[in-house]
Amino acid sequence: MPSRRRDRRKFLKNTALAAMAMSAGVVDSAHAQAGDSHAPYSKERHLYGRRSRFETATRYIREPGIPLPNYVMAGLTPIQDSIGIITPSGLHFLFTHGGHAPPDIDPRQHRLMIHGMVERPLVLSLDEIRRLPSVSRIHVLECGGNSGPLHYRQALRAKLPFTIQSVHGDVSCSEWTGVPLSLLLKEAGLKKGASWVLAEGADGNRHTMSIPIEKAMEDVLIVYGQNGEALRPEQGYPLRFLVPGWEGVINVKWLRRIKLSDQPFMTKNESTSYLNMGVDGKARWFQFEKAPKALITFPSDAHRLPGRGFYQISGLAWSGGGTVRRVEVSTDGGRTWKDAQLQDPVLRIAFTRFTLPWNWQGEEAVLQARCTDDRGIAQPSLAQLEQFWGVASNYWKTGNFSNFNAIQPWKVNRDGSIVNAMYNF
Ligand SMILES: Nc1nc2c(c(=O)[nH]1)N[C@H]1C(S)=C(S)[C@@H](COP(=O)(O)O)O[C@H]1N2
Ligand SMILES: [Mo]
Repeated sequence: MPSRRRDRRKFLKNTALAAMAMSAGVVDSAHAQAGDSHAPYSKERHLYGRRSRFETATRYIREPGIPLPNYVMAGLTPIQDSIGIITPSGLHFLFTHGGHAPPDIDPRQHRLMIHGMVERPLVLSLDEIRRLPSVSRIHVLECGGNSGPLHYRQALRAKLPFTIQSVHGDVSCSEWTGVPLSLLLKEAGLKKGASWVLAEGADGNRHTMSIPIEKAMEDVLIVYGQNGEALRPEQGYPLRFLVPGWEGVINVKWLRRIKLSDQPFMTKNESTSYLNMGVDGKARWFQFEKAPKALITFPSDAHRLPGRGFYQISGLAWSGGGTVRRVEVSTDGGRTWKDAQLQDPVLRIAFTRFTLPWNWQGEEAVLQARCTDDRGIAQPSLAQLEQFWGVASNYWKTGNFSNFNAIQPWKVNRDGSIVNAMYNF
């Protein structure tokens, strides 16, 4: 036997990979039996590609009324099945106030108006916007409510299990293409004192939000492209506001109007919701930025470990204010931590994939990850978060909370099943 092959045999025998190689043979023959290669040729089928029929990951749609009020349309990303850092457009989470389907907008009829405290008000067509110098950026988008205790309570109330997807699925990452808002504002000419920007959507709910001019001039995009094609209707076709690293609600979809002012507009979504209460009972308005977060996506409560041996712990980390610098992983409930490996590319305000090899010997284990960004801001434990906000530990059973980023523990049981160990609800 050639020595190379002998070496390979030895390697396979000595590792858990031997078991995987054997099951790969089983899969090969299953493919042959499925006989797909004999399926009749169909041109239509290939005009716009579909994934393999063996792939089944879908969004989790929150049924109207349960567990969210029926004025919200919500679909959550199957983050437990994520691969790499890009969310396929068809699996991007969606969150729409008003509960309506995406408006059916003809891009030839659509206009973007820029007015208020500007020298030259503008009304632009899609064609005019597409003619301008464009940029493409990979950015994460996360709802303010993602991972928060409200998600747990809603699931409990509806007697639904809380899962990684229903608790943490309000986050996705895409390549977005469009024009910098700063370019349009320079074109319109800011009047002295213009310090706030209002963005308005064309949906029935007329979603409106305001942001300070500094952010608008820094990195906000007017987006028409997502992952190499036009925005999906759920994501705001034909035009949306993309405010990198700031909570989802500000990223106005179906964008039709931008107005400049010398003060915030105090719209419904920025004055009556998406706020946090401190222990003093006062509401915190305008908390824009998403804090650093790391989430182990495999293994998590959607999975079951089939047996002892080698596993690659894998997850996603991001920060709304910068680049992920470090992710640490603990497999013993936080007693010891190891640095995870960060996979390239590591981009600003984008999903960053991290991995750590792990040998599971069948013991009970608690897996968790924590993220530190390039400003040195680290993800807190639940106890640290409580201390920061001055709330008692039973606060989460009733309180509302935006931009929740406490470390998420997954408990691995001896039988390989995994449960969410965040709270003792
Ligand atoms: N026009 C409009 N824009 C909107 C919303 C909306 O209801 N209408 N929902 C906001 C909220 S709460 C979130 S979290 C993000 C979600 O973006 P997505 O649906 O593309 O994931 O869109 C924001 N932009
Ligand atoms: Mo949101």
